[in-house]
Amino acid sequence: MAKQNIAAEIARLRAEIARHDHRYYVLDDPVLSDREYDALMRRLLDLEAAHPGLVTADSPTQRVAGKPLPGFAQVRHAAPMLSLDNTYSADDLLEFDARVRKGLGGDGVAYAAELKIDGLAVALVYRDGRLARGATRGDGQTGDDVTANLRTIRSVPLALIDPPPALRDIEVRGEVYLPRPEFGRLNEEREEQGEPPFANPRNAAAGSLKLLDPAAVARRNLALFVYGTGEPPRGIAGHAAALAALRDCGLPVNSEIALCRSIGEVIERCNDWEGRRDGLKYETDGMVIKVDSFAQQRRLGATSHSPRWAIAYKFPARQATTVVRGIEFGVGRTGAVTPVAVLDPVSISGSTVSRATLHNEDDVRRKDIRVGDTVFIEKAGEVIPQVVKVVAEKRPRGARPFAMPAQCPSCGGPLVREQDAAAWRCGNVSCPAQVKRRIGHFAARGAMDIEGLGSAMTEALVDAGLVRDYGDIYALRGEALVRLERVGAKSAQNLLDGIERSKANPFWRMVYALGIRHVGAAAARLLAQQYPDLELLAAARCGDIAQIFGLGEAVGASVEQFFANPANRKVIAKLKQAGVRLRAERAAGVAQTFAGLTVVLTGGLEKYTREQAAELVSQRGGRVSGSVSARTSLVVAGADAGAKLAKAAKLGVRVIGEAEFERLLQQ
Ligand code: 3BA
Repeated sequence: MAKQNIAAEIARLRAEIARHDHRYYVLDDPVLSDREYDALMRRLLDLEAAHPGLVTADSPTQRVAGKPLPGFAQVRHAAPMLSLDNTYSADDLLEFDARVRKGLGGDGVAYAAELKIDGLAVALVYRDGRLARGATRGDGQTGDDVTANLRTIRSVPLALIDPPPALRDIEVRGEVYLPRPEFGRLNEEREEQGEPPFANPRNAAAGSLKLLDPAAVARRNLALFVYGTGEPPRGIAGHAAALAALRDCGLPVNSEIALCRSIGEVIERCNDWEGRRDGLKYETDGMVIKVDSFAQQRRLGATSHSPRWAIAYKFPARQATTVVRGIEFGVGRTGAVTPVAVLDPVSISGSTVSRATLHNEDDVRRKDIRVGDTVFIEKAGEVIPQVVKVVAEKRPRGARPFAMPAQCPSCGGPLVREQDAAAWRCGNVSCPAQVKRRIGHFAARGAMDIEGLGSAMTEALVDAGLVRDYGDIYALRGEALVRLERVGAKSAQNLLDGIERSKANPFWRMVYALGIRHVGAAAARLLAQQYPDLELLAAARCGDIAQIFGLGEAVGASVEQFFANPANRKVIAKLKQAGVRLRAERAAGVAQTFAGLTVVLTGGLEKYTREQAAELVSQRGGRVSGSVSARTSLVVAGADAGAKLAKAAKLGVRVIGEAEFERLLQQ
């Protein structure tokens, strides 16, 4: 292909991928299958790898391009980001309306009423239609430069779609948030690993956006809603029209905005949403009411800390007080034993709460929660209710301090607390509670997705002794199933069909389903990419895994430990025996030039970044490692290669330069 044609093809692919990202992440209305999308991305990655001079920052391949940062630079906002005054009642809203109308000398006023997203405020600067910089609100005057992190958010357009001249150079402001399902997943993972869960989606969003490694941020699946601009855009009269124009440029603007002709309409809408907010995919903590007209906004102005033309109406907190009747202990998939408070049932925003997670021993001690205590509990969205604090005045006399049990509540085995970990664990791999959780994880959606194997079925199978590990699932036969009291012929067949179908699942899902500690779905994908066969993964050393971009020591150690365990190897042998897919499908069309080779990249390459070169090697079946050892097959040495080159020479490992590397890639 001629150079010009390649540039045109690259531009076409980028526009098409951006269009699909927009449909998927902004409009929530995808038109391509994942596979078709991946094919576009692959083609673009290949072209860019072969023509690195054509890589630009707004390419969709460059969302996660940065290296971990030592810290964030400070950014001064062009116009300060003010705060919002809070109100809590219809009366407060009526007072706000009276102030506004007085300020406007009796002119009519229309209000825009929108949801208040519970996240972290940010400002994004677009220059000539391209994302140039992004920062957190900080103290309103200066914030952290989190550009690299914001770029990983897939609903953030790297380039605006056909912006009119007035919107080409613009600062937009909005809220970065964690969608509810992502929040739930993140906290589950944290609990499983004995880390303190985030108390609410806001903290989770803030904690995620302030991670220093963009690759880690990308895995959090943050999202953005835009709700305004730094300055009113030229030629647009009001807030609602401005948001509509921003939406037309591909920016993610929440669609639940209403233009209200009176404060009565505003109040009605606030009441309406208060009862409906639980159905949203994101957490809201209220509504924001804004005078729509920019001219009127200007006339009203601002105090030193907040505009007079806007106000937040806060929904009542989803809190209640109740009494702790007992403390029970749940056993997780990895044996972590978690205290759970059993509560006098109370109603919080329409649902009855009778249990609350207590996270771990340290947390219970810090809050000093005891049986008999009256406690504040809080429920944030789909999240398991939590105990916020104890009402000290109401503690009954003789209430005893909390203590962890010495034995596993399920199997009676001893509990141990590892150094530096908050969780106590039951070390018995056959502990029935653990087995049930592991089977639950194995069969869950996102993992092996076995239809018919829900919690009731799992319970029945484990209790009957038919399933002791997930290898046993594949040995289940119809006759044994129908003999179970709790299982009918139809659900037995449904289960067997589901089990059969699961054998052909993509390899990475299998890796995820194994339930290796610290290996979530994202890590499983990375592992499957580098080790496209379970045999290879089982032979991998901690140090090699830790070198994979996006993984680390914790993952490496736990993978090595998992496969070193003979019990796990036995289970895997059962899976193999049953014909479960234990290796990846090859990417079509790319020669597997590096199949079975462990490649180390060192020094600067002219045509590729380190990440691009690594991607090309792994597409071709190779494994990329960060350090030279006796197991290294090949070292690719670019300019200024140093210590690794010397080590390779010492160990007699083959070393090639960029030209030879290029030749291998073309094969
Ligand atoms: N609208 C938060 N501030 C908001 C521009 C004003 C404003 C918010 C808002 C001040 C939301 C304070 C921090 C800030 C941009 C200052 C919203 C939301 N409008 N819809 C009126 O959904 N959380 N927050 N952000 N400037």
